[in-house]
Amino acid sequence: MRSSSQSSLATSQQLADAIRLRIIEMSASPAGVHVGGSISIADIMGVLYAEILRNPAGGWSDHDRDHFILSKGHACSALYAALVEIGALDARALDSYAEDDGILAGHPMKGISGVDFSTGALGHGLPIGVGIALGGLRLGTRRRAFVILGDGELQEGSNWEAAMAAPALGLHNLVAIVDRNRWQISGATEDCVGLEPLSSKWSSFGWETAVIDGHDHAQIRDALTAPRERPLAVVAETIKARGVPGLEDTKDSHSASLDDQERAAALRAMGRLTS
Ligand SMILES: Cc1ncc(C[n+]2csc(CCOP(=O)(O)OP(=O)(O)O)c2C)c(N)n1
Repeated sequence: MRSSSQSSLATSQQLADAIRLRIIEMSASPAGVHVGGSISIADIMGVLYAEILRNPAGGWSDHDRDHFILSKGHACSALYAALVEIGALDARALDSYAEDDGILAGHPMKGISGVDFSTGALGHGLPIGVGIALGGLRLGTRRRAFVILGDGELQEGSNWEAAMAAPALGLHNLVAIVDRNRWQISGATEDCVGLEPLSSKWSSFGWETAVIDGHDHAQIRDALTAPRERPLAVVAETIKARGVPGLEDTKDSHSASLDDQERAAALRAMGRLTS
């Protein structure tokens, strides 16, 4: 399936809808797409890229810009979609997603416009975010770092080293957003290694915290724009593969290749197909 042509978008809701559409289009790939965990962050990505991030694909010469790190790199279809929508990436690149001759791999690779660090090996995004935020403060810039983590990803111990370091280093310019969809690859997070009480874990490490509905744009916006003096951890309650028939809130949504009928059903459920 060819990807829709690039569009210029204004609101976070339009952007989130466009991201969802592109995720479903990309799921035609025989390599499969991490549909569930990409859809679960679509609204967060919509707000981030429409309203919050300053010059996110601005390269390294702009020291005052924001950096976004998709630590749960398997959800790269949501990132690629956002980068297309803001004009950082050519929409045609999506057509060869995960193919040998394409530029977009199944995880984000440094070198793609708007991707500052390669991710996919879980547990590295937050430590990188600490370094970026610390560098920003030491340079005396307005730089901020925003990191999206999976909840299952929090089982990686490196996250908790970073979580300890950030408040100690005074990183008020660092935001961790946990995609709390309650699933990981092997099952429900609470059946694997339970995370609760998750918000108080972060606050006990010295972070400011917010627990929000990760599909409610006003709540996402309010959490990300509230004045803060310490690093912020946002626990975003989300639904894996939200709105995708047969996959919503299931373990099987983790990675999928959707056939024509399944994609049509998903687009219909999203109101993007009427017949
Ligand atoms: C270090 C590392 N170990 C294992 C994996 C394989 N892996 C890919 S996705 C995933 C599950 C992650 O769960 P979660 O962070 O909750 O992601 P989500 O459910 O939101 O997609 C795992 C274990 C990996 N990418 N990196």
